[in-house]
Amino acid sequence: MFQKILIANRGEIALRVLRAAKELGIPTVVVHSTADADAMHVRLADESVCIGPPPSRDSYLNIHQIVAACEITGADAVHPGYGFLSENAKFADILAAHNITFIGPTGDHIRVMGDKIEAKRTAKRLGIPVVPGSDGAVSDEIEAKRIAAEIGYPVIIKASAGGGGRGMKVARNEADLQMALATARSEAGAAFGDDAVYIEKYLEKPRHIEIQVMGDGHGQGIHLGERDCSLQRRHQKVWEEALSPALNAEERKRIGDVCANAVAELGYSGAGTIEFLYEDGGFYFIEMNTRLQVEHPVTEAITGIDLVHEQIRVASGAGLSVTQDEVRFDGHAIECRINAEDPRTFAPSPGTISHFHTPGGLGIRVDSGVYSGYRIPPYYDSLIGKLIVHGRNRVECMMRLRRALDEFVVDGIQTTLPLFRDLVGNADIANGNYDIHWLEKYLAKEQ
Ligand code: MV4
Repeated sequence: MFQKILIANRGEIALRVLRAAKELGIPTVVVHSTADADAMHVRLADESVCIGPPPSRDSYLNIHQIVAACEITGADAVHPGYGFLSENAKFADILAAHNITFIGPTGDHIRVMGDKIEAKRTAKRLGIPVVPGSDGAVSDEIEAKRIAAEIGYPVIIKASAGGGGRGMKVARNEADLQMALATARSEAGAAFGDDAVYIEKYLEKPRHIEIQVMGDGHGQGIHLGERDCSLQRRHQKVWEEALSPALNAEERKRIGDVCANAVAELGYSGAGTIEFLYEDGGFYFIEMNTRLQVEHPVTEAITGIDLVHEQIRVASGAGLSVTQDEVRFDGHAIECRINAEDPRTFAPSPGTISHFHTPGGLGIRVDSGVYSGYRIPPYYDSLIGKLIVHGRNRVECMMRLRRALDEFVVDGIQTTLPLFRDLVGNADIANGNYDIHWLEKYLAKEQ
């Protein structure tokens, strides 16, 4: 097992990883910027190292400072959390070259999945169903028109270096295609320094359903069911739940087994998420995330498996603690992302939290790094906590969620809590009747 784990992150995820390391009896060191000197992760860690000024690029993204912090403190493993350097293949390679374990997949696995064309080609080879479209990059308009005519309009042009909704253009007919292709290509070149684009059939009303997977790096792979993350605004997830209200047990097993087998065949190591669009009973691969995700607690709630324990075990060579047969799905879980934002405009609302009171009771989990009197720095993303609620079924989970939202107090700043109090009383949400466009339409009506 590791001597000491360095946590290269901040906020609630730094605490989440700290807790797992403590349970495993592994000393921790955190790095932080000058803006985070009084953050909870710094207080709770065994050691801390200030690695730079507030801007992320000078601190949480500064690879040399983080490697130096490992050498100064004797950390032999790094957990990257999510965001920041968690999907940076070069970081994983540099750590490996310094004999420090990156708690995550290999640099090569990160690289393959970071290139969306390569990711889709790999998914297809592994038997994962993909969206009909070009077999790789499209070179010119003639080729784009030929493929669009084959798969039928509408189509979507995506940047190979994009992902998470960046660099996409929809074309509803051949007249649109020329402009969509040119715009997507030039935006991709400017934003990512790579103008490779590909084309897909545009799905009109899908759900976003993702499968949680874990691999041991030696040919064992398991899946831990799905999360439904269809409720998003501007490609930011707002509400996630497991299991999906849209799937039955047979569909779950079928897509889950495909994903587990793919991870095994890849020799993938650690936690990953295989993202799909789901429409009319069909699954269509879009991307794979090679990190722990913000919404991992809903999977932990329904499986009882600590995903960070598993990540640390696998990275240390101890393998997974569970086999697929031992994974059971128990009840239902919902996560609400509490952001320091105006609940209508979603404008960031940094400032001092005058009073912070979290709900409790059976089935309630709050992951947060903030406290009464904490000043939220303006430099980082606005997630200040997550409310995760578990019940024996979706109805019980929703009852508990409504009650927990009533108890939650965050004074001094604006948060997204009022939005969740509205959503929990909405009939479509109560019925699980929503797709990826539902929330944006709801918010447009509310204004
Ligand atoms: C799509 C799509 C429809 N058809 N691909 C957006 C994020 C990126 N990961 C993929 N995205 C989409 N890809 C095809 N072929 C619609 C979206 C999309 C979306 C997907 C998931 C969650 C929210 C979304 C909001 C708008 C568009």
